[in-house]
Amino acid sequence: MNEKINSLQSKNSVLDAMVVGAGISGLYLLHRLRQIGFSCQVIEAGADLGGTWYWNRYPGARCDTHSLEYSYSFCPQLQQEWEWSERYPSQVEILRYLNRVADQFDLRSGICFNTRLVSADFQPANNQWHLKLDPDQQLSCRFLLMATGCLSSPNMPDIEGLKTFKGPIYHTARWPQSQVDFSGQRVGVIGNGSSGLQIIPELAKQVKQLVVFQRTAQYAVPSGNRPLDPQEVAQIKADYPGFRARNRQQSSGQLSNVETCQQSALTVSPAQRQQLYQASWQQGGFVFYDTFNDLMTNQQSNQTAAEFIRTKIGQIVNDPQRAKLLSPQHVMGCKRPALENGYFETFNRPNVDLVDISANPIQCITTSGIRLRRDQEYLLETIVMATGFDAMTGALMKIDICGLNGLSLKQKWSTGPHNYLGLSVNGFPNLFTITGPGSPSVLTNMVVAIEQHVEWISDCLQYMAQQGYDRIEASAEAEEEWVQHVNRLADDTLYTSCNSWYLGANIPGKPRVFMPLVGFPPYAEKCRQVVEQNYQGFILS
Ligand code: N01
Repeated sequence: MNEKINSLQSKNSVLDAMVVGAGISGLYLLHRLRQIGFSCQVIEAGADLGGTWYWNRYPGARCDTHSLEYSYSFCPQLQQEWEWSERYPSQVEILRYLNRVADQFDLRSGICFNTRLVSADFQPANNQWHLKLDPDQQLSCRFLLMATGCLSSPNMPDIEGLKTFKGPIYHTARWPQSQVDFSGQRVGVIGNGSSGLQIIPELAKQVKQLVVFQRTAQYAVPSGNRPLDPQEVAQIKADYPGFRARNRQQSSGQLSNVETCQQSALTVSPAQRQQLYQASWQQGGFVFYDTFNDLMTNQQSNQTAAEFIRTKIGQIVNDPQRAKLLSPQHVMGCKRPALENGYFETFNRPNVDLVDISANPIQCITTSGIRLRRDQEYLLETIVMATGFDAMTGALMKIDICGLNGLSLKQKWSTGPHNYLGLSVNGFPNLFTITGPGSPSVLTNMVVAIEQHVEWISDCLQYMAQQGYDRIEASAEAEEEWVQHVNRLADDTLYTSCNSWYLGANIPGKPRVFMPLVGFPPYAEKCRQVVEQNYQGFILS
């Protein structure tokens, strides 16, 4: 029995808002909703707060957005007082920061940990959501706010024999709370996306032998992580609001300190192009992927950047055959590109093997290792799955959410996510998704996207309270137009040209639809205009 929920429920027989998830979104929602006088409860499946940064605590876990940008902007005092130590914040530091935020705003008192939302049924008679939780409990709320995260539902591939393996199998997104000692072991890693790229160099330093099972080589550029320069920090803090405002003007909601390039890769001479790529490479970070303004829209331009990275890999990795295997061939950026800290160098170590499972796929996991289709077996003591997530919709689809006329969200989204602004779904009144599909979300600095959504939603709820409305829902027409708009923007890019989690292509059976929206500033402007025009595209009653 969850006493915290009970006491809240008895004080207010129906909660104004239930927030699902105590990550960056859920924490800020709780703070904002309390400010506007809403009774609000957060439930969180984990044993503590932090969302992504609670679960993904594998060695090397680090954000690839700059520290001074990957933080809340809503509290001037907080952003002045908090001191980040490095250019990119480690998981440990982000978690420390979120705990400080929770303490400063007394947020823990509003969170029930170890509690999951199992199902939510909308009751049109009283415009309430009826919720069933695990551990077993039922309650009602007026608004249901899904702060469940875009990359929170781990993808554990259904490999034959998974359960028979004698040693431990760890997923990067469900990493144990206590430190794992890998010393002296033979360890296998499956997957080399952003998580794999971070954990592989760290494991290589600890283990006796590391075997990396690679299906697709990955584009990555050096992160250029370093301790923050106090002068640089002071300069940003001297005009933090201006800095934040410039972030919000960037398509990706970040890197305002970098001048966005205004030219095509094809308008400069090959020598100039190399020079500019080299300068970005040396600077480190995502600026490389913005060296020219058409890398994600023109295949020929894209190829020039891809070739530059492949050449660098060839220069870093000593064994030419390995270098070739580590050199990606797909369109750069159609799978989310990564930053790396010594990833390619790791393959010069004598204790690291690289296995190409695109040529010879994994057949099964045995009691003592991984067997490939063409007969080879690798003996292992531990397996690490860095196999990613059922992105954007995975966490929502695990919950039985039932809207009007018995329609479930699973049915509604069976051919891909349909919603308006990535915020609201027709047929599901008083339900909001924070950084849902159809919003800039994962193509943006997540904190910028989260703050914009939380503020939009809380302003909307306040407006409804002031105007006496108790129900809001996206109209079917607005939703249809929005879905087309999201697709149109994606079709103008190279994002859809390979299999990626952006498209749901990493999950067997998932509809292939590009889920995030390209471009933060026009999106934020659209959300502002919707409000200005009395919540255009929404039905309020
Ligand atoms: O997951 P991924 P991730 N057999 O999906 C492979 C964010 N993030 O956790 O490409 C064999 O990118 C799969 O191979 P393939 C960031 O947005 C950020 O690494 O499908 N292999 C791929 O290599 C990121 O993009 C940070 O052929 C299998 C890997 O597993 C997102 O999270 C850090 C397989 C999965 O890569 C996801 O990153 C970490 C199978 N059955 C994450 N199934 C930072 O901020 C999958 N793979 C730095």
